[in-house]
Amino acid sequence: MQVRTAVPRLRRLVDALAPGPVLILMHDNPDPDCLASACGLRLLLEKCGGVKSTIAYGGLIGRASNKALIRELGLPIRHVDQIDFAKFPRIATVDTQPRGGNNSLPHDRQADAVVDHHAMRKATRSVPFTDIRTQYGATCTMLVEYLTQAEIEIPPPLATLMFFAIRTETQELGREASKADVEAYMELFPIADLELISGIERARIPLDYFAVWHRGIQNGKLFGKVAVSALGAIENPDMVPEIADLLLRLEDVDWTLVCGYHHGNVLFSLRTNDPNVNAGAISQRVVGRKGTAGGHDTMAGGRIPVHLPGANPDALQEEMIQRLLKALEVKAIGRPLLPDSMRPVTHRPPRG
Ligand SMILES: [Mn+2]
Repeated sequence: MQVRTAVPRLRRLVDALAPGPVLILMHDNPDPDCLASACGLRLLLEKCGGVKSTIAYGGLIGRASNKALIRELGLPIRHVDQIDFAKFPRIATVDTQPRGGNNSLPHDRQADAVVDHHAMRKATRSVPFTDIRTQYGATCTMLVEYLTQAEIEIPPPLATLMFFAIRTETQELGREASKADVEAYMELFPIADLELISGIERARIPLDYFAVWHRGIQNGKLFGKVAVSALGAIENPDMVPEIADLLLRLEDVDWTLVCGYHHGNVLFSLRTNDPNVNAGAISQRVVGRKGTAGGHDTMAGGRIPVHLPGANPDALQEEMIQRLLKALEVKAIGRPLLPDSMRPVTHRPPRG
């Protein structure tokens, strides 16, 4: 396959995946960074090597804004349930890595290429092509660079998606954004449809969102500067990071851990404002040997499967919280997030 590029790394990437067809596998419950990276890689492969690819995800897409993004931009993504992996001789993972616990790569398959900004995992070392840049705020920034280096014009819908991805992943460049993320953001800015983004950011949300927000606050506890909340069973796994981000905005809080269970896993998200501690490393201690976890300096997450013998999801949520407090050496006694004086007055049933 003739690859139309003079950039060595790009040529190696396309060579690792040609002639295709390629399955571009995102993580389970994909976020905008993952979606944008996958769509960027798809265009890159098509334009550079004429390689056809299909984008797939596991889990579900829960956030109202992500659903709106996929609908408005008509993103060509498919669920792994509809994918016959045998039809794809090559697999690339973006924003996730083999055996990372957060994707649906079959156990008997290995990836041929990994493009990611999370720390390299052991299983990734045997992947023929890897491009892992942990200093980048968004994986999508790497794809913007590839496309620019290959002199491929980024069409407005993809630019809009990529712009939104860098924006949300780095919280408008305020969280773990590198110089490269800023440059990619600036490059996309004039091409992106800002009006569409504004509409997506303010997408209408279903009532059950409010119910889970409510539960997250009601169940919240404070241990000094650490806020935790166990959501219990949830239908929408994206609520876990959502509530973790929400609680981190509370005054005087430096760490948040939010957990909940969904489809056989207890999931958690960890967030911090503390620049001196690595949330990714702490997240490993939250799951211990029972599950998988990983992340960046200020944000991380993971899961523990509940089908292990004797596993109880409520107990696992509590265990995660206790492990976090131990890892952070927190001695404070827990108290409800909302003091009694702030709790809504509940209706008392009539006596007798
Ligand atoms: Mn990412």
